[in-house]
Amino acid sequence: MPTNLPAEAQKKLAEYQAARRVEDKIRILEEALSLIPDHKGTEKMRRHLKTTLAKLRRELETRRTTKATRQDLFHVKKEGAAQVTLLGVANSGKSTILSTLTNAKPAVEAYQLTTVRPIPGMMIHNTVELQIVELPAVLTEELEETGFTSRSVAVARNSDLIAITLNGGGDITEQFRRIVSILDSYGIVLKRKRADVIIEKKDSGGIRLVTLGSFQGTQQDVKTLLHGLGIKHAVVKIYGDATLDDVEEQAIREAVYKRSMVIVGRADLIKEREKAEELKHMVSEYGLPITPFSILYKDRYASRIKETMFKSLEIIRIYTQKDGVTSNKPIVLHRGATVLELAQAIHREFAEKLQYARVWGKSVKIQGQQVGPSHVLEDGDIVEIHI
Ligand SMILES: Nc1nc2c(ncn2[C@@H]2O[C@H](COP(=O)(O)OP(=O)(O)OP(=O)(O)O)[C@@H](O)[C@H]2O)c(=O)[nH]1
Ligand SMILES: [Mg+2]
Repeated sequence: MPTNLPAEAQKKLAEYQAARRVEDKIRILEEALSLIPDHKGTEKMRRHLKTTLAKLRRELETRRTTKATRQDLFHVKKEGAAQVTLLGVANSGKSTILSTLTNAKPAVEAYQLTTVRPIPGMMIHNTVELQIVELPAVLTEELEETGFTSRSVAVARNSDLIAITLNGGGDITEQFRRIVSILDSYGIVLKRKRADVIIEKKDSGGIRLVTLGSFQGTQQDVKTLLHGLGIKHAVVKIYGDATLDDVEEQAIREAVYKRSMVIVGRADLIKEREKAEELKHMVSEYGLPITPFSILYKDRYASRIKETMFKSLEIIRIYTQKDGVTSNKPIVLHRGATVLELAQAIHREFAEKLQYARVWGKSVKIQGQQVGPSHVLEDGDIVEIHI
């Protein structure tokens, strides 16, 4: 159950919601924490507040140490159908992997923190262009956060897939634990959730609830909870079987789910087989795929990594057909996309005039079948749109 907080603490949290400057947010959160009694019922709340506090402190620190010009170096323009970020431990072979997968030629050195700004490269797989970006390490070989951590995580947060890269020459299970916890502290969740809560804060209109699933609480419960946290106006969308606790968590830390996978770089250096098994088990608890990489068998591993990236991104390729001629360059969409979304991807006007489509491929029983705008397409389908 959500926490019953003392009135002063509730007041502080309301103040926090209204605060704009990071310095103010930190001060108010520290005050709020000191006002919340430490017991079982407040444990979850205190933990969330502490995580948020840690994140704010780091944000402040990076801002102080980073000049605006250096910040700009971290901006990477997205190219291709999707962007994948290599985020990981120093000296884990990220640059070596990047140069194996793409046309990029990053510096590879035996010392750590060679890469000091994001390096993009283009990879082509199944005729689809994917952008791979190596990020400066978020963890040193000694498992300390680096001066790049918050900026690298910010780029990863904005990417379509995070490839967590571990160093086979070190303690791989501990590296994984640390990276998951760093991402968590920045509000990035790797486990696909059974339920989802989205809170869109507004300027007026009170608290409105939209439920798509089996939410157990009432509008009043949500209202009371959010008012207690200082949120007066918001549209709250609840998908799946979310609980009031999930709403509370989302209201406090605004977490996002990110697709991710794990690469064990320098896999030839792994000494203990049991360690690798333990990591596999840990990673499977998150439902994530894991692939090794070693320069010794780089081509074999590279094709496995490409395949895994492609699968994890859940993208499909659709070939359009006009006057009996099929295009050889696919249109890339996400899994579950419909004929209407395909038309929208081609041209807005096209979507407005769309009447029906003929489809050849896995999504239809009869080849050349006529389907409507809401028909769900599959990878490799050939589609002829009729307007
Ligand atoms: N044994 C082994 N060494 C490798 C492998 N891949 C890279 N290395 C070596 O590991 C060191 C680091 O490789 P990089 O590719 O620069 O690693 P990185 O993760 O980009 O390193 P930073 O940018 O410094 O964080 C270099 O000395 C490489 O030669 C591998 O598969 N096996
Ligand atoms: Mg590097």
